[in-house]
Amino acid sequence: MLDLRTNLKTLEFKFPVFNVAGVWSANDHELENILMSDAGAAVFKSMSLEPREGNAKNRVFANEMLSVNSMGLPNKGVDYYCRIVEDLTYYKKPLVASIVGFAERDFYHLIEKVKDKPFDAIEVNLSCPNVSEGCIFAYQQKLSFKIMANLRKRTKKLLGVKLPPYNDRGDIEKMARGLVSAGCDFVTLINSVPLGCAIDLKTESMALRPNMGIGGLGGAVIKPITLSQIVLFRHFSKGKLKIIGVGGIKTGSDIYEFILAGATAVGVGTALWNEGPSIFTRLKKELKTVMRRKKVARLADKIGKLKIYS
Ligand code: RRO
Repeated sequence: MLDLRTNLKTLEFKFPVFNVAGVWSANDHELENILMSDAGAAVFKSMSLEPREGNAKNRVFANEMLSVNSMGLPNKGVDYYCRIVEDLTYYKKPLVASIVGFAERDFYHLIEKVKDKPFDAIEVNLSCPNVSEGCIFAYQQKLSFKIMANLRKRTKKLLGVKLPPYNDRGDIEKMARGLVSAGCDFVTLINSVPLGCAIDLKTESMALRPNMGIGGLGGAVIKPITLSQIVLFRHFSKGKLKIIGVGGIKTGSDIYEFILAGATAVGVGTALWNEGPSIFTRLKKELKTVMRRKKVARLADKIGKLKIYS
């Protein structure tokens, strides 16, 4: 019997593979579809204080290799998600809130709304690439530490932060240390890579309409970036930050690689967009095949066991 369980501190995932915030997570119907599937948890769409329509369509483009999105944070507002979360506990799977603000104070209002609701963890989105009024807070390190430390004071729930990719090891070192000091439990690595685009050759136009067609890049093409961020965050936080790996998962072997690199759990975005929630059944089967081939009985034993030559 293969054991797929992993633990994010006090939270156990029976199968540590689920959706990313923003994909199949905008309303109760989508979240129920995730929870009824083989996914091990559900992550809600990033919720803002007020509901938002988001950007004009076409705002997402996806294929086997990549996705580009400029959704612009369409969501039903924090009060809606706080209402529906009660019913979703029925599925007895971990429920993760994702909160997003446009100014520092928004995060403090949001945490007051979600902290006593039955979310098992709170992911703070400091890395949305597509909103003109809000920058990527996580590129302002001191402000990010201040926000996370202040949120930490307001809740005992598992608290983490979703980060963008960094181009510099020094930035990752500072970020990892600062987030440990701020009391973060986990980091979700990585949000879509800012400033991607795709061209539709037939019409000779940008695939997306908003923001000059430029948005966040995801999918298989970003997997090598995600993996390096996981390895470096694990290294610089000395394993103190648990990691949810997001960006480029398409197969069971990808999941196994993310676990080796140091992820405790993984999120699926672009491939879920392409395939729908039945993807989790395929991924579970493929992951089990990899484990059998490698004679690994417990997935948790392989977290961070990647051989790295210095
Ligand atoms: O809604 C979006 O445009 C969006 C968000 Br909030 C995010 O965090 N990441 C992304 O790729 N798109």
